[in-house]
This record gives sequence, C-alpha cells and structure tokens, in this order.
Amino acid sequence: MVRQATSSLTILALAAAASMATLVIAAPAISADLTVTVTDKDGAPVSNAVVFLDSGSPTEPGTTVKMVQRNQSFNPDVLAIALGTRVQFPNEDPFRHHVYSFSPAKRFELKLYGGDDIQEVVFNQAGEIALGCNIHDDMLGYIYVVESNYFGTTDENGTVVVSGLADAQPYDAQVWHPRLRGPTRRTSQSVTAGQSAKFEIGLKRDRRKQSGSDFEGGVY
Ligand SMILES: [Cu+2]
Repeated sequence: MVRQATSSLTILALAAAASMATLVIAAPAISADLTVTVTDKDGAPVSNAVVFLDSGSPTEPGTTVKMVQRNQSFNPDVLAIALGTRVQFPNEDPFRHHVYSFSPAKRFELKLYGGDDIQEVVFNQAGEIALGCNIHDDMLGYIYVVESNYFGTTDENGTVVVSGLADAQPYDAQVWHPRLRGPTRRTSQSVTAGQSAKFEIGLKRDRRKQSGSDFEGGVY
C-alpha cells in the first residue's frame, strides 16, 4: 500500500514537471521579439526610421495617438501608425498653427487653431504623409501609415524592438526613412523573429532646416 501511494505521487510529480517543461518551451513560441538596428553607410545610428513587418493578417487600427506641435516643431518627428488609426494634433504652443499635408496618402488641412481645440484625422491609406504648417515654413514632420500590426520607429541609438512575433518565423521587414534614397524611401530585408537584424541605409542630407528638431545639425 505504502509503495503504491509513493509511486502515484511520483507519477503526479512527473506529470507536473512535464507540464512545467511544456510551458517553458511554449512561452517563447507565443511571442518573440525582433531587434532591428538601422545605421547609415558610415555605421552611424539612424533614428526616426520606421520598421514594419508583413504580418499577413488584417491590420488593426491602434488607439488614438498624438502628433504634438511644441516649440514650433512636430513631436515626434516621425509617427508610425497602423492603417485606420486616429491621430490628434494638439497645439501646445502659445500661438496658432495651421497644419496641412499635400501627400497623396492623405491631403488635409487643419485651419488656424490653438488652445484646447481638438483636431483629429483618421488615416485610411498606407504611405508617407509629410506635414507642414502654413504659418511656420520650417516646420516639417511625417506620419507613416503601415498596413501591418508589427512596427515601430528607431530611437536615438537606431534601434527598435518589434514584439508579438512567432518565434523563429521568417518575416519580410521594411525600413522607411524620410531621407532614404529612392522613390519609395524604403528598403526590405528578410529577418527571423527571436533574432536581431541590421539595416544599413543610404541617406540624403535634408535641405530643409527644422528648428527644435532632431533632424537639425546632421542628426538623422
Ligand atoms: Cu505653425
């Protein structure tokens, strides 16, 4: 009797150990990260590069995000959003702005506004949208709309982490930057989730000076 009880316990313990082992193995497969670093041809980190992966599933619009006008510039310099996302344009300056875009992916105009005026635009077409201000010619910002659920923008180290991927799965990764050479300002490369990837891109210098912005002073 005693021996039987012991062996039952042993089986239970083995079963528990087995299910724990399964969990440990299964966890990374549910969600893996991909770290992408973008540099220029000299190896200098490139910030404000949008990295997105072909997800193969319908795009889910993100929650409402903000493109802020502050110190007479757009913040962030580059905002990446999923198709169908709503963007607010709060003006935090003590003077008015008049934001517009002539880009084919979204032509719009937010006539002179300031204070607590809430300005919203929904972006339903993928592509780049260059933003300007009718009052302040040196203001320049970008919204980049992706047909993907997996995307991000590189930080000052040229790095972005894309999460929620299937471990070890290959993806086609695209990098877009406002000053990347070529008509689409985009380049692609195969990557594998759970690993890291490096993109080296050729950039043009910006002709438009932008006050209070990361684009100033040769920083990408
Ligand atoms: Cu303005």
